[in-house]
Amino acid sequence: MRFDVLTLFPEIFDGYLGSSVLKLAVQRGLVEVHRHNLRDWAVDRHRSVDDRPFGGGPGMVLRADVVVPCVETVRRQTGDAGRLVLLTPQGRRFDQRIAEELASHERIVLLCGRYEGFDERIREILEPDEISIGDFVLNGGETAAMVIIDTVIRLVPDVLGDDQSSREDSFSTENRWLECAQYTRPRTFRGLEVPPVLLGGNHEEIARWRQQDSRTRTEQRRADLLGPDN
Ligand code: 6GU
Repeated sequence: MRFDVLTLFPEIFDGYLGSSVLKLAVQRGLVEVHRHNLRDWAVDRHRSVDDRPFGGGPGMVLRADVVVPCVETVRRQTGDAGRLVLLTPQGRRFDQRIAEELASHERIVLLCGRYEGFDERIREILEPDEISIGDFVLNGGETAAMVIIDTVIRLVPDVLGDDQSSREDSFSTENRWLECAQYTRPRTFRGLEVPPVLLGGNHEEIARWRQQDSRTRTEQRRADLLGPDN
């Protein structure tokens, strides 16, 4: 699976690209992440990528004559133009179902904005899939792009080891419950004990306890995840 990230700040991704799961997935050839600096598509001698809004007001607006040619050129670099995602608080709200949908694509092009927004003609011409990661405002789409990449690569076959399949992650179509409580050594810490059932070795009983714990936690923390029939 290939991601192309279009941004004014490609260096923001350095740390994330070099870390754990993603780094390994790239090394193993399962995932590619290509970064493109929007500034390389600037058309004037000042290399400007944004300008003041017509009609006045605060902030700066990303220029269509910079962003549109950049997106078009990048999409034509391979035979698959890919799914174009524009990161904006105005988009549909990202969740595990949307991650599953994105994971079905071989290529995803992520367009990150900064400043106050995008010239509206960028939307009109490119008709991107607009995605938000929640009802709050970030300084730019870069951290949202990392959230999306991080969520989607878990769903790419072989990226996780077999012992940590994402198929039954919470929020997935196969599991609407939160994960149960987990414990590891030591068996006693500051007077707190591990539930005895987990130490007893009865796998059926352990499975029952975990299912019950998942259900109770979900009811207490996220009753909205359980339909009215639960
Ligand atoms: Cl995708 N971008 C920005 N700038 N703010 C956001 C967001 C995206 N999602 C939530 N807030």
